[in-house]
Amino acid sequence: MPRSHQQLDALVVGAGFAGMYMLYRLNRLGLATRVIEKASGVGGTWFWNRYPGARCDIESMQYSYSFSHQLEQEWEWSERYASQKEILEYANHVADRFDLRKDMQFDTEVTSAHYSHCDEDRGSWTVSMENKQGCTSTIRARFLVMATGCLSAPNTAAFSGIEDFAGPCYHTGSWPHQEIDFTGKRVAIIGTGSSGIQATTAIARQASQLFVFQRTANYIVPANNQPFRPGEQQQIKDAYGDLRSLARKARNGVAQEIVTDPASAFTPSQREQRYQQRWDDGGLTFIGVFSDLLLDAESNQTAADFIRERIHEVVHDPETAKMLCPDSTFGCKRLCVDSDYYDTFNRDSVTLVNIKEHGIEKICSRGPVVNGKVYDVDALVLATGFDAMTGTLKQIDIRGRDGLKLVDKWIDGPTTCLGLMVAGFPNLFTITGPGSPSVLSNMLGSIEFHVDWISGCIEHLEKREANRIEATESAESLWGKEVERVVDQTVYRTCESW
Ligand code: NA7
Repeated sequence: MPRSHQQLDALVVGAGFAGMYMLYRLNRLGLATRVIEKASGVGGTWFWNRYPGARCDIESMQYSYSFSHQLEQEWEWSERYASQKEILEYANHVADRFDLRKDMQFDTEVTSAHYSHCDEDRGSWTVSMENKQGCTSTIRARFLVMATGCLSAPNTAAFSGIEDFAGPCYHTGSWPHQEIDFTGKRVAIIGTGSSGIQATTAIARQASQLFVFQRTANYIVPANNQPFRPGEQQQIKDAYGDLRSLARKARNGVAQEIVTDPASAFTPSQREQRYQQRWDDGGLTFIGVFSDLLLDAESNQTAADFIRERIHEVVHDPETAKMLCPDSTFGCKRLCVDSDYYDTFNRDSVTLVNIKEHGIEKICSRGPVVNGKVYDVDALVLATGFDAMTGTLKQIDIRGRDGLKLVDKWIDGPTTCLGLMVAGFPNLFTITGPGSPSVLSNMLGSIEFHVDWISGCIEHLEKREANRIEATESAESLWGKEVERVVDQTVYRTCESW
């Protein structure tokens, strides 16, 4: 196949929310930019995660861009928490509204990105890609921005014998585009993270029998999802600026009252009342009810106990309730949010299978095997999550200065400057990369913050006719207060010195 070569100012990998906003900003700087996307459309994680029940666990009014006042005023969300379908519609609306598609290339997978420099100051990235038809091409760009997402490489967990399974097998993170009807089917679902709990609730409404294989019980708080009441959304929009600035001040980027009192400042009944109030309100703000839930073991225990009591209240079978009760530190793993998950286990057709001790022994033609017992099913759903944070980046052959491979640099784990840049990889940026708050925060807010910083940085370089920027090794080990200094000075100062 013929190879074509193009020279651009910037190349962005990924057309999810990060890639779209990055393109918007680089276009405004007047840079020749192209976005390369493996999927056939925009949306990133929301393009792929089409499993039944898929829904965002951040409220729709906050899981949305804030960079355009017109956009946030004109778009209408239908529910407090948006479904996958609605979020994908929003992503498509943004792509059309800001005329982004003209600079996007779909159905194309980036396979490698190699940095080279012709002299000390001038360097560029040579990015190779392959489209669906197997045609390869190469683009050269001064700046390379990886907007590849944090949860984009599905973890298909190498279950032995899975290829022998007689029925269909689906992964929540790469779900087919057509609707899968589980009516009257016996289904096994493995995994009880955010995807697993949402899929469980939805599939249980159809399946004749559902086995849920749980290795670790999670803390799950109710979403209290509901359609917006007439006028409610407009009221939020009228004070959108206040909501956004409150969100930016919160640790997880979700607007909430910032509580400064520890749990110990309240009597047990006052604590109970406060927990109950946030539980009834629904959503991730439950974790911010007291200032010290993530700092003090005793306080943490009070939150864990509250949730365990709610589980025992809802789930009729005491054994199942016990299995659903997490024994880990509350909030240590990302809190899950859903509607009716615990109640789902009151259905006669739903069985929780504890695999903490024995794991999944293998998958045979009939279904999963645990401790010698075969669970006969017609379909298998893997809700086993992702090769998170580094998975997608490591799948691409990325080589920096002097041929340094990213996989070698990260052999003992990823090191970055604030999740934005990597020493040894000049002019390469990662949006919400490893080491940044990313999925522990409201992703849309974190994306906007990183994109604004990257475009500001590139603009700064352009103004000074500087060609190269690179994080220093020491910038990779900064923490706390140093972070602010690095953002404000070090990296910029570094580029000024070129
Ligand atoms: P998660 O949260 O990583 O959940 C994956 C689940 O799959 C979790 O329950 C895992 O159990 C389970 N898992 C993974 N591998 C295995 C094997 N080999 N055997 C049994 N069980 C396994 O991914 P999600 O897709 O649910 O959610 C991703 C993000 O989406 C989430 O963080 C939010 O940001 C939204 P484990 O807990 O490891 O014992």
